[in-house]
Amino acid sequence: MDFSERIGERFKLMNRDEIRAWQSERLAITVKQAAKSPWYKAKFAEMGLNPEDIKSCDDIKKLPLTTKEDLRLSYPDKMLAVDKSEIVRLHTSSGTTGKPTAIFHTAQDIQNWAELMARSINLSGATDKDVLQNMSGYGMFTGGLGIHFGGERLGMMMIPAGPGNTPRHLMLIRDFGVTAIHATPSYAMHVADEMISNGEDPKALGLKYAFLGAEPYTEAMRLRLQELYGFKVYNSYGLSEMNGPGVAMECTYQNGMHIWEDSYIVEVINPETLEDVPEGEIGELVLTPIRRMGMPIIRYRTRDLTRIIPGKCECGLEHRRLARFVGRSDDMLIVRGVNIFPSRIEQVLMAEEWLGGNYVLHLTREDGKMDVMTIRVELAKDAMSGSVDVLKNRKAELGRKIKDAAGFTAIIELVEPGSLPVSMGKAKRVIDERDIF
Ligand code: DLL
Repeated sequence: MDFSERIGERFKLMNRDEIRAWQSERLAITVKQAAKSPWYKAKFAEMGLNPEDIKSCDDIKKLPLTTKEDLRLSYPDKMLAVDKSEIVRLHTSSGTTGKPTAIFHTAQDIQNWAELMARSINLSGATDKDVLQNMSGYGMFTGGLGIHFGGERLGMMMIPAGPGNTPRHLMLIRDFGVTAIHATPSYAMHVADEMISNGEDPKALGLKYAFLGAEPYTEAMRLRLQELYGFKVYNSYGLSEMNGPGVAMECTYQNGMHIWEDSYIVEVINPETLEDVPEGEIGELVLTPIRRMGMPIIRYRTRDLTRIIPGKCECGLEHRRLARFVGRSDDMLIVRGVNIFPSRIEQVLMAEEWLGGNYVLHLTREDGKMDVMTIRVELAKDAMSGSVDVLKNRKAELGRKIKDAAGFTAIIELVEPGSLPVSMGKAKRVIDERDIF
């Protein structure tokens, strides 16, 4: 297979007209395929929808939305659209509450996914000459195998290191000429913090590329990581229901993530009215995969909030760009009547050089009435050596900045570097104990 085939160049370089024609063709095929699954067969019958009536993208609004709850109800295999013998892989979501969601892939689905992922990695300029260490968890989590197969498809040497064990990561990076890493941003920050605590400089690792995703993070966090390591950070987005990573990735302009519209039809809707928001406005991302045959999902409500960045990217690609996610609709906190995403707080914290990279927002309810947010944040290593007065002043100043950003006063607790819990995968930034009162 030559390089252009490995990265699906013909799809990558499509212009808007080609994308649209292809999407219409694939949507019609996808809907017919979905109708073979017990779930959509029943759903379409109930709605009186004939799959043959879906002829182009203009018909997409005739189709039902699919929610996470639908996936749970269809568990384990009611959305399966092929004979089980054609399935080569199963992934499930992390499923912290109740049954997970199960996603099946045919051999062709897996190949298409690897191609999308290879294409995504290559957008940064990384090639088959690069060595990629994958710090994502292997197993059911798609950040492991998803990235892995993509890197191999690109022809890179893949190191399936998995999360945890920082000394081993560092040894592998140094001994095997690693040029790129894939991790969650919180884990990449943890590795840097740990190196700095040991008197080491992350820049000395010589890494060039970091593909970071699987959890929301701010531009301030990206800048800080780039500064610490000297690499470029590429925001990487995906979700298990849509295969996993490889749905959208930033190019070298680092200005929004190109979403692969040859593989996903994108809608951004108002979560209340379910109508499209005007292009450029924030709404819930709804995705329809159009190259997946084993288990097509129609108009999946991701619950992720973002917007399409209007206009063409300077890199010339015509696949549209998603802005950095503000969070999930279910991540939004209401503190003393104020709506706030944790990312708003992160933005303030990460701009302060004297603070470390790890923090937790703890919510409680005082006397059963008043919401209290305690921000526990680690100090940077050097911040401990100055005078107590300087620290006190900085803390007071930080309190004012948080109040400006959040609209309410929070309690700030400065803690020692390395003292907050570290997650090997997605960081748990919010502990909400308000319900127990
Ligand atoms: O997190 C897939 C993935 C792996 C993406 C590795 C990127 C890198 P899930 O475990 O199903 O799959 O979680 C998907 O994570 O709906 C978002 O809420 C969140 N998420 C993923 N990437 C980003 C990102 C993987 N770049 C859920 N920014 C999604 C913000 C993200 N949130």
